[in-house]
Amino acid sequence: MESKVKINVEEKPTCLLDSISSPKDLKSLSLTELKQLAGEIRKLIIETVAKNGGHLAPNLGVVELTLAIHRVFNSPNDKIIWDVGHQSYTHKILTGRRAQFSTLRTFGGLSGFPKRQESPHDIFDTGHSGNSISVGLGITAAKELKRETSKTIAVIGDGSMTAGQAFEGLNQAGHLNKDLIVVLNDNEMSISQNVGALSSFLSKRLTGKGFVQFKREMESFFKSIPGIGENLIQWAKKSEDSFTGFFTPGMLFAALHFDYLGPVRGHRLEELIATFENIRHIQAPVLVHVLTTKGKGYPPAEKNPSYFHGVGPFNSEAEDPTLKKPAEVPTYTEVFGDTLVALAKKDLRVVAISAAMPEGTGLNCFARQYPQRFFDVGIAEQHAVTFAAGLALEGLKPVVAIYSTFIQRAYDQVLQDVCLQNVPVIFALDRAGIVGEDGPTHQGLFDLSFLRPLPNLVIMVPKDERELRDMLYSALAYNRPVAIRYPRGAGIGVSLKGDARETIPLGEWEVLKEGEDLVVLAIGNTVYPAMEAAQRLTFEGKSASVINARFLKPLDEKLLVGIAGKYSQILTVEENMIQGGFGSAVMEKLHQLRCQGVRVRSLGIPDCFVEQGPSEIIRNFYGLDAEGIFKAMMEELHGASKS
Ligand SMILES: Cc1ncc(C[n+]2csc(CCOP(=O)(O)OP(=O)(O)O)c2C)c(N)n1
Repeated sequence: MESKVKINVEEKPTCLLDSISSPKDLKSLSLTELKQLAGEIRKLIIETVAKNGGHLAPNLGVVELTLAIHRVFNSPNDKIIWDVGHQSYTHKILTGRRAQFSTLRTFGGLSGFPKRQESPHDIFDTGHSGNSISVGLGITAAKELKRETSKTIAVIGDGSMTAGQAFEGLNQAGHLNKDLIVVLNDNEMSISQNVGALSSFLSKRLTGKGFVQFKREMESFFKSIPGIGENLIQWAKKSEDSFTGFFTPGMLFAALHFDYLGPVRGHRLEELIATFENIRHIQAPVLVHVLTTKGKGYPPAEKNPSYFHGVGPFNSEAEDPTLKKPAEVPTYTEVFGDTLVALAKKDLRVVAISAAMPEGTGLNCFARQYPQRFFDVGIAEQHAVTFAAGLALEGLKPVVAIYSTFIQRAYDQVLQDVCLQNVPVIFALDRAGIVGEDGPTHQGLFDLSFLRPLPNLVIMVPKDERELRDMLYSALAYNRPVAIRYPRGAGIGVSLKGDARETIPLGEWEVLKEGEDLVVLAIGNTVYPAMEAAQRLTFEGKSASVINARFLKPLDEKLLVGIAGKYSQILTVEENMIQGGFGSAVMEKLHQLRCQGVRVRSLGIPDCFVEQGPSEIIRNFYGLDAEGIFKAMMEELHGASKS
């Protein structure tokens, strides 16, 4: 009996992951064990994302790469920066967060992106593409000044490498000749197929038929030389890396003063580990080009990496997990896409621009129907905006569809290249407001505040999907810079039958309900909850007016003056920061118009970053749902609170 127990104790646990609590635990594992670990990690990621939603395909593609990096380098002393950060799940699992992994992306749970608050292994809170090289270089330069010698590794995808900032970082790193390792994770995909000249350049050498053919011909030629043929083949194989590297990506990165290594097969642990062991002592800029497969190890994701780039919960056992019942209510994104196709049919000047997100912004249908009038510029929001300005200068009607959070990248271009020129570019800002599980890097909560001061710009916010459609039609007619911001997810479910309204009078708000005791000025997706709250107020024997303030700019001055004359209390509601947003605009205008004796309370997001979680929970937390608005109304009417 006793000896049996001993044998069991000495046996390796079947679940290796149970024995990993920090990257140090990887150091003693054999190659076979590391491979087993890769399998266990994949299983855990698939199970968790199927339950919670998340970035499945990018994470499955970097399991071996992450294991190899953690095996060779010493995090957190060596700093690993994950560009975008949507591929950091294996890193999280290996750095002591395996037990919390089931809480991924939930309210109060683990973030789906690196988060400095979560772990010393998370060096930077990433979420927007293309900044990993810049921050890595900053860290390296600082370490040098402090006479510290640890390594810095920036891991960046080929999609994110299309961001201009990535090249700004490479350019300076090469110039400074700093000790920085850039790992280019090349899966030939952005969210969709990667685009642009750089992408074809990177992939040309790997898939180029000409090169493969050339290699075959050389091999048979060498073989035909008696005596020395085999030796020549061995020599040629050894020099293959430098030979191919010279002709393609190596040449590009060498010009930027980087040592180029690769391509390395990104699912071969032995190859990855050997490469990192070889370069860890080089004290100069090095770029390691790693080839991976997005979605690796889960066939539906390998087959459809775009769909599984970022997904909601799904049935991982289903034969085709992408098959879903069509939703009853279309999303704002779909309504935008369909409307633009209809507009493009009527008006040949309409062109559409996406910054690497044709699916996410609903432009894929437009791209299919009007391929000549559709431009995917890559992850290059700044370029997208100025490119649109150029198109507009020549009389076209460009519509730039970008998520609210990503237009932040192009603020100067919106200001300088569109508003100052006063050219008719339309910005369709999707995912504005609270976005949910992706958290603070993705919330679209700043746009109203940062767009509002820009001269010449019209800013519209629809209360529902039908109004979004009307606004797009109107925007074309206004013939000037226009931004329309709308939320993530399904519309309200209003009827889309009948023709679109061709022009909403510029700056005209809509009175939805008349009441006596106070007035609610609501904008965008807070309008319906405000109506619901006003309805509840009637049961308390009070009544409120509700205004759909569909224009942030210009404001409806006439209506506002009338309101200020009639009511002593105004409640403004918006899914945006309170600072500089819609409520601020109302207060400034009232002050400017010298409307005295009216108290304004603004509901919105206070001075903080909004964490991840289901949107309804977050709305409730910040008092932006019907319940919160009702509560604020009651407080105002009873004089309980002012802000
Ligand atoms: C500035 C910015 N624009 C757009 C996005 C949306 N986005 C997230 S991941 C991604 C594609 C990234 O491709 P790549 O870097 O190759 O990583 P992969 O998912 O292929 O591993 C895009 C466009 C973003 N995160 N940041």
